Amino acid sequence: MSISGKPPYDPENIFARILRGEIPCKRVHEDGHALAFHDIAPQAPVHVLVIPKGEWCSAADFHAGAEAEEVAGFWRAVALVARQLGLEETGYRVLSNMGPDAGQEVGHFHVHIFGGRRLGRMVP
Ligand code: DGP
Repeated sequence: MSISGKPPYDPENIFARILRGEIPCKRVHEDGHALAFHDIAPQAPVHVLVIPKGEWCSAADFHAGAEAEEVAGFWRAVALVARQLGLEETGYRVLSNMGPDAGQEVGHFHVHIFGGRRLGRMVP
């Protein structure tokens, strides 16, 4: 944790490198606030990741520190992507792993969008 309370952000994390165009991705959507791309190891017929453009480590970090416009823009992008992928009618799941106990692997805040089949009930 830094002196400001914001956890240190590693600018070499994989999603930062994807944002900078150093690593390719299968892009679904991009706007001023967010980038969405297909997960490299899909867990459902549709499995897309949405990431904010700012340097935020996790859901906690993002929601505590980002400007309201950035937070709203990000969540609008999530809804837009789900609609664009044709998931709105059948439904979908949005999930974010926060920290080690939840198995967060990449230290840049992201949400998973899962859909394309009937999803099982969420259990820990
Ligand atoms: P999490 O466990 O919530 O941090 O999820 C990280 C996800 O990121 C995991 O589902 C796999 C995905 N992922 C890891 N590396 C890459 C990559 O280089 N490209 C893409 N598209 N996805 C990646």
